[in-house]
Amino acid sequence: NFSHLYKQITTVCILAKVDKIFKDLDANSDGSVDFQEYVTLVACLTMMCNDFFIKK
Ligand SMILES: [Ca+2]
Repeated sequence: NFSHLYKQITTVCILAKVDKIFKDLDANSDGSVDFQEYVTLVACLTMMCNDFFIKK
């Protein structure tokens, strides 16, 4: 139904953003996110989730 479709689209959008954030984060281009990069990622995700759940 529509609700299920909406959830899928939302998930795809979030994954696309996460993928972009991951690539942006890999500042030294070694193909992986080290601990410092990981902490930055978590901070970004937290802010993103706040925006997603608070702003309606
Ligand atoms: Ca890296």
